[in-house]
Amino acid sequence: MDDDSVLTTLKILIIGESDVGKSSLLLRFTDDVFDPGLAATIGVDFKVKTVSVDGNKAKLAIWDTAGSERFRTLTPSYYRGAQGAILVYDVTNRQSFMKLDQWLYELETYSTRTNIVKMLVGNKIDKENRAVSREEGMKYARKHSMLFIEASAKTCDGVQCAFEELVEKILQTPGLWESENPQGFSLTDLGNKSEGTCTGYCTLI
Ligand SMILES: Nc1nc2c(ncn2[C@@H]2O[C@H](COP(=O)(O)OP(=O)(O)OP(=O)(O)O)[C@@H](O)[C@H]2O)c(=O)[nH]1
Ligand SMILES: [Mg+2]
Repeated sequence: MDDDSVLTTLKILIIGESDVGKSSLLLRFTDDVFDPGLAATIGVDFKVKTVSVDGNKAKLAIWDTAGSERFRTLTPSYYRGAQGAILVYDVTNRQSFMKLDQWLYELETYSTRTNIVKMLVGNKIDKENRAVSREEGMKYARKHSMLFIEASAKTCDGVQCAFEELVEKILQTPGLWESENPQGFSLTDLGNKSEGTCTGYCTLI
């Protein structure tokens, strides 16, 4: 994709407990691949992808961190300057849902922007042993002013939508991002839409 036409570069974080599927969601989004034997992340991983949302191109720098305490390093720099955060839990693992409070607390502690946009993702909906209902997830997201979607990195369900809705909301938030090309840019159709591109699935709050 032509770099000149990119409106802005956004820093997006993925956080949540170990094994919920953070790296799998990222791999599905950037490479359209699922690896059932993916190893736990050590420290921080990083991927870049350019997306087009409402005709506007944004370059995403996506930071994926280890959920496991013993592999976590450099926490403050991980959060610094991020415009968006994806909080992930596993719908078949209630404990991963209960721990969301702690992840939100960490996000609030280290985030350098007060209006950071948050997307809650309930992952692994392809599995049968569900332990957290869609309603519970939605209620939690609403309580904490987050976008919400259920997804599966395995089947691809909801993955694209999770990232695109987040980017759309960031671009709609004044002062959260800056244009890389202030003379030449135009916002296509932003602000005219009341609903996301994935209407009926993502919940815009
Ligand atoms: N069935 C199913 N399995 C998944 C899904 N997403 C991830 N997994 C599996 O769950 C395990 C953990 O996935 P990871 O993506 O490594 O989890 P993580 O959150 O990055 O874990 P840490 O790096 O330790 O924080 C792997 O075996 C994945 O293959 C999904 O949507 N469905
Ligand atoms: Mg990982």
